[in-house]
Amino acid sequence: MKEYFPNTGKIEYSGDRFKKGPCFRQYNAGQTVGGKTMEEHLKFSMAFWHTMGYGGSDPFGADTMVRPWQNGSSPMKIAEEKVYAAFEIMQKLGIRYFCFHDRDIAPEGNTLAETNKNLDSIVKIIKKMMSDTGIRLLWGTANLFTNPRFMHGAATSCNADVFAYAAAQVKKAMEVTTELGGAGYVFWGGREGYETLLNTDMQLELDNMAFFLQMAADYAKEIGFEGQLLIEPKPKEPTKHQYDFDVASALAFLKSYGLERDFKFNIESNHATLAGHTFQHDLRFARINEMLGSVDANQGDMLLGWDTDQFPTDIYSTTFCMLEILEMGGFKKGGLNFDAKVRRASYRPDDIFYAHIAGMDSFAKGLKAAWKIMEDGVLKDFISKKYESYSRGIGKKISGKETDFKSLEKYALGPGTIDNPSGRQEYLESILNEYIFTAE
Ligand code: XUL
Ligand code: CO
Repeated sequence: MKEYFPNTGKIEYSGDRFKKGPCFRQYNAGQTVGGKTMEEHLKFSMAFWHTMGYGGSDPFGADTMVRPWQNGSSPMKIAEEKVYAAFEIMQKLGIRYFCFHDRDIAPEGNTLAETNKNLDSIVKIIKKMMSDTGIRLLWGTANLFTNPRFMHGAATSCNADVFAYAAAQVKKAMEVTTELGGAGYVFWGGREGYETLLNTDMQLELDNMAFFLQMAADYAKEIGFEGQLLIEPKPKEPTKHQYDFDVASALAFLKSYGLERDFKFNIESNHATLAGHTFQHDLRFARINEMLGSVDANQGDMLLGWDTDQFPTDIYSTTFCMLEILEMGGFKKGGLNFDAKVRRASYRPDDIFYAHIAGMDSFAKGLKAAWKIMEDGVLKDFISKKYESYSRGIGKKISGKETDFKSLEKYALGPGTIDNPSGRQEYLESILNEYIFTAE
């Protein structure tokens, strides 16, 4: 088989932290952390759209990426070569999962039937590569945003023909995901939102989106899909206001339509920060509601207001993320999908490897720090002490819901004085630093 990256070998862990070139300095797949290997904890996944599809263009300039599969003789030939190159990348990095949109892996034809045929022939090749390598599908999804037909949205389009087309596309994408044994299926509301309420029937759009998701959940059962259905919130971009704004509002939407049992969340760091939250906030909100399914691992730029999809290198963020994952007992059907792209000027083929290494090392360090924090119970102990007033006296009555306004007023009017504990944020931040510095 043709080798697409002959100058890059298998990426190995190096005990030497200052070794130059492509190697892991923190991620040691087989090293155990709390009884599980790093590979089992982290479940890294490669995103087909960015790694195989991003050409480097931006609103001001053309593609920059040099990609060894781009000279194929036809769109289908290129699609085939992309699969082989993708599996080479994953094997060399030791990444065991991948994710794709239907249109990332095969080009559209002139009709939906032709498009489905293209998809089927590439899926066949992917299936063979999966069985040859043991690499698995983390999740599949449908691209309901690139083609101009989706200008008004897909499930929220004003045009019923587009709604029907989107349903047909998701039906097929779910079948393909099932055939490839996907652990999940993602719904990111690509253009499910609006630019202005002057031309928008919000009630109709939300009702239609809920019905669409209901049909998808029904169809998943019908075809025996055993994976997890996931909603991926994002507040803005491409539309000014996206309906699945953040975890809290998307959960409220699911609950008001009785859909919350069929879905969990795929939480993306850069989407959470665009919503004005920390990544940890959305992870926490999902976790405490038992809705945390999977993660799109990337990071944004705090100085920019759009989705920059950078590879995650912020160790604080990876540590907080892994704390939430560990607190929920690890991923069940989810993983860490690098929904991230190299910068436009990181255009050489080997930058793909450097970028993934940066992300994998950052999460490995975060995992090690998070495990130690959890094992030592430093945050947990502090927090339970901070709230200990609810374990005795009047607090116990409040947490047991055995009181009312009248009794609380009587208590407050009594002789006692209020003595608050300190939040000690700065102390905790310095402790956190030490865990990160020393995690091994
Ligand atoms: C877009 C985004 C998507 C989803 C899948 O911001 O994150 O790539 O992850 O459609
Ligand atoms: Co994403």
